[in-house]
Amino acid sequence: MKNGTTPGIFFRVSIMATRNLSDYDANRVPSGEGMKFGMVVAEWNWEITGAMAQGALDTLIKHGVRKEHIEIETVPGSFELTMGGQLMIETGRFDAIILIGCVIQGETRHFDFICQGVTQGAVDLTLKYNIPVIYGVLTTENQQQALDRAGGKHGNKGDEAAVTAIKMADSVRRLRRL
Ligand code: DLZ
Repeated sequence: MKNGTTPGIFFRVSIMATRNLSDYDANRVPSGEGMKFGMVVAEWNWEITGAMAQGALDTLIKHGVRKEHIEIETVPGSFELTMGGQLMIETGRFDAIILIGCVIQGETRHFDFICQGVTQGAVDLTLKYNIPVIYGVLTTENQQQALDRAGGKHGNKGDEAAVTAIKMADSVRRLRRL
């Protein structure tokens, strides 16, 4: 059986759904060799999103994805991630799309509307096009919480988004072969 003792697709996919995914077991991540990924990164809160994007990039490469198989586009803010993702999907070049953004709560309800828009947008895209759209969007109360999750004490959610992207791309490939 592929991947040692794990008995099947559904069990294998559920393995990672635990706590802080930055502590993942690298040996359980499928090889990313031959896979192609698109990444859309919001410029808003760049200190955070840039660090997450770098983490995602490094993690994809660490797991065998070739640098030339990763394309990165930036958009102004998280609200635009859906549109960026859609344009990338429509090229037909990718196994999965990673959206990277960071929305920090302010004094108005803007936060809620942006979070709602990008979250529903990601769901809509993934179901409309049947391609994994990975939600690497932080939604925090303040900047420190975001920094903690962009290479700080809670890991880097960009790394986790990359691992999720590889796992989902692998699942899609295997399920389509069944
Ligand atoms: C306007 C805005 C605000 C207030 N806050 C954020 C944020 O915390 N994170 C983020 O990614 N984008 C923010 N934006 C910009 C919106 O995402 C969007 O770019 C604008 O509303 C224009 O559509």
